[in-house]
Amino acid sequence: GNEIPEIKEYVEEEVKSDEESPLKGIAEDRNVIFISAESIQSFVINNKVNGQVITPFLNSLVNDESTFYFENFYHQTLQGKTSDSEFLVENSLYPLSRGAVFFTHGQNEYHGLSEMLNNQGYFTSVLHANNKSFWNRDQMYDSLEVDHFYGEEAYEVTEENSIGWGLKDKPFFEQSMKYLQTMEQPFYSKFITLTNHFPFHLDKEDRSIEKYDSSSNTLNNFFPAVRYMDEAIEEFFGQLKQSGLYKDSIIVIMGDHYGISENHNKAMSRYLGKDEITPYDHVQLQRVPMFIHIPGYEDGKVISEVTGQIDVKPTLLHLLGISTENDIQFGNDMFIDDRKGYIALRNGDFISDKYISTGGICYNRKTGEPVETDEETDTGVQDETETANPCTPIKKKVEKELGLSDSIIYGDLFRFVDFSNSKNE
Ligand code: GP9
Ligand code: MN
Repeated sequence: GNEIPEIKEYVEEEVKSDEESPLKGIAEDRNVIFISAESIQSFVINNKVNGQVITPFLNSLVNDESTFYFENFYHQTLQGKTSDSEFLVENSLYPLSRGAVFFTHGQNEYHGLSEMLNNQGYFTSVLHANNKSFWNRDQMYDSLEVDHFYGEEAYEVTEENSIGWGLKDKPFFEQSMKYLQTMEQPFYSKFITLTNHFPFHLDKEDRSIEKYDSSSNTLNNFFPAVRYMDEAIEEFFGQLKQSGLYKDSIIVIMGDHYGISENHNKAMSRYLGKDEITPYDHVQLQRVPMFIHIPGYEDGKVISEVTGQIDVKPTLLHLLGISTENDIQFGNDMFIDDRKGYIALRNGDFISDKYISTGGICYNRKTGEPVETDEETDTGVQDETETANPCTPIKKKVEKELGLSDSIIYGDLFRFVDFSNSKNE
């Protein structure tokens, strides 16, 4: 546990800010309905395929006065896919560079969102119509102090209402309503969708838009499957309104990770009308949609700042009026200006306001052009070339930060931290 002081100091100096969220407490005592939207990427938002709008409902939310939409929000997952995104959201720690932390460190001590909300009197649950041992969720949710997991056995799954991985999203939300309506409030409920999962199979009657026509069946199938999820979420909003839960809740919709891998770059470049998908483009394709919808609030807008899944925990806690003063986290509130200034991807790439670093090359974030690093005009003074590359200082922080997060997990270091003297606990 002797690394804890160093980690705390780093987090205080390099990550956290004294700036208070302008929205602090705006959703105090409200329910949190968190939708983890499977495999959706930001490029489908406000976009078309075959001349047809892909996500009409989500597009309407982008412009909704009660919604904040984060258009430069990145997933930060690796091999643990959905479970990595859950890990990031719950803990504001990074998942691991190999394997799934849900499996490898499912029995660690954590101080996650569920636990913190529990301490505030929230009932916390996850709803997901899949086997509870997939991604070791049953064990990890115990460690995260999730009160209840409504898994596959909580749903009526038949041949008619399922496809691919299991229960379709529309009956999933519909069947979930009885649980939500009888739940003790306030609650934090995470819904994990399933239909828009690779290979994106869909029954014909569920297909409202045509498939794309390219060399990649995966990409072709993706669009109608995304539309199905868009419709499922729209129906869910309707059910929430009907039940009366809507106005007492905030609704978060977040993409968990990419759906279209780089194996489909050729088809993707055709769809996007580009000659090729460059390493820069590849990083930009790691953006996933992030919506925070606050019924009754009227000042929502599109936020262009660079943000990511690591930021979700402090952002949500502050909206609910809960202090993170004593927490150890690597993300920032997405509503403040004084943030650390970059989003680290798990492979060491990063996105800052000005730059995107990938594969050791520093790109201008706005233009996508590699940044000149003045190597030929090197004065010969040691470190001069190094400092001429504007990505280098950020890269160092990224490496430091990923390493510290790893050491928390590998050493199970939260066993040695007393979080209990926080103001709210
Ligand atoms: C499985 C679902 C999908 O329960 O969360 O997992 P993924 O393959 O996307 O990580
Ligand atoms: Mn997933």
